[in-house]
Amino acid sequence: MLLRARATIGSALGLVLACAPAPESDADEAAAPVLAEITDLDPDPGRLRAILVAEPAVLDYLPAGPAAVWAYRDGGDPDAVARVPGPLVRVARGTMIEIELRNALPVETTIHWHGLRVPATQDGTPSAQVPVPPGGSFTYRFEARDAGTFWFHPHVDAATQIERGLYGALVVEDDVASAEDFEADRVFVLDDVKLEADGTLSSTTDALDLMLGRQGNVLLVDGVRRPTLQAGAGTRERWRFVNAANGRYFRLRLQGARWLELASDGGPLPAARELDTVLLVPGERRELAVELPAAPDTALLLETLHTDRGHDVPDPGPLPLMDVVLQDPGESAPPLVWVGPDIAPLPVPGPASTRTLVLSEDDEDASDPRFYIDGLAFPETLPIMVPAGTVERWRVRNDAQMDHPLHVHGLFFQTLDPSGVPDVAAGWKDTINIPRDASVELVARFDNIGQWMVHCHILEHAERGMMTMLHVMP
Ligand SMILES: [Cu+2]
Repeated sequence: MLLRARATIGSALGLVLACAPAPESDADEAAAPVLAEITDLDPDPGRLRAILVAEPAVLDYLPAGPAAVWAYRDGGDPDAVARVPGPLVRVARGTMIEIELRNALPVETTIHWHGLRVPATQDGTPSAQVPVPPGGSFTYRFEARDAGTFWFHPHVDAATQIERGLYGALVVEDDVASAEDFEADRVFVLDDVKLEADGTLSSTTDALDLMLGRQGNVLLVDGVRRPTLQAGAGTRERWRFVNAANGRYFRLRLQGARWLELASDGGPLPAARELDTVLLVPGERRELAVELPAAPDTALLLETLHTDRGHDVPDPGPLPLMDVVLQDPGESAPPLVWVGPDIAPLPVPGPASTRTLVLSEDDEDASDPRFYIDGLAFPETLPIMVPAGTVERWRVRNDAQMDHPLHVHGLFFQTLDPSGVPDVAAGWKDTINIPRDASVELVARFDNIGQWMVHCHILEHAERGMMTMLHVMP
């Protein structure tokens, strides 16, 4: 079985405790999986028709025993099994997508297409549709308007359903670079799961999980614990990262390699940017060019570093994510030429017409923390009403004692630098970290008519109040 982690059973395994770091002494030897692409049932190259079945499944995250998960299966392939992540949806820009969700779960569900500018009726939130009951189905139809790395997941009881394994990646290809520029183009969906020592998913949600967003004790790359990736020494690869965790912030590093950021949430950057580490908050995506050293028979380690996101979150680091073993030299690529789209800065309204959103929390009762937008918990929050076509400047102020990753549905925004100028070099965003005791300003054109959600992407926070509605009015 592809997802079976072939690990040496170490005595340290007995020490897997809730919220303790995973044992590191028994690194998996599992090869990094290649995500299977979903079966396209439409022969027309401009269209994709596919079936996603959401169903219970059994996966071996730990050698100690199997975990009962919920996962997506490619319903167009009779031989497919449900996997975490689900099948990869990969299309050219402009493709008309039609995906039928079949719900074989014991609970109702939906699919939200995170980051994609779909029609509001196709956004998969409770404001967009009646959730699909067990045994039911719903067909989503939308155009892949924007290039980028996106992902899909339920928007019903998301803290539970995503944690159990319901997520997958969706790539819309750009034409900034060509396939020849990269030895490989890989998608890495990052997650953490909270496992018991016997390998089962923990059924315990403690006060810490509610407060911080559930941080698992086992880190996963494409559903596998510490896989090994074989790559050509001296080659350049393209890596697309998605953070699908409920609450964990990943700060990625690959010492010994050179990293160039190519794209953010909303697609290609105007110019590639060299960086040492990449912060990926829940829901966020980044694409990198990875230039591997020309040193065959060496190994690099992809790791996540400590991130202080407040409240003394137990987030030790560095923690290993994936071993990268360099093989014989591959074809060394000429220097990357990356001329991305010109991103015009949006006109920035003056401070007087700035809309302020205030994030806050109430942790007086540690067993029942509440999270607010403008002092109210969803669904009591007041909807944000914006006439279609309007450009608004938002100041999102975080009065809480921890960072919150804010996600806005249905559009991309530009963040403003401290002088109030759009930071177009950072590209288009739909998910952004709002540091504690600080404000982040952004500007967006609200041209996608309908009812949308705005929420913290720490899923326990969204479910416990930090969510509101956005009405883009015709
Ligand atoms: Cu939050």
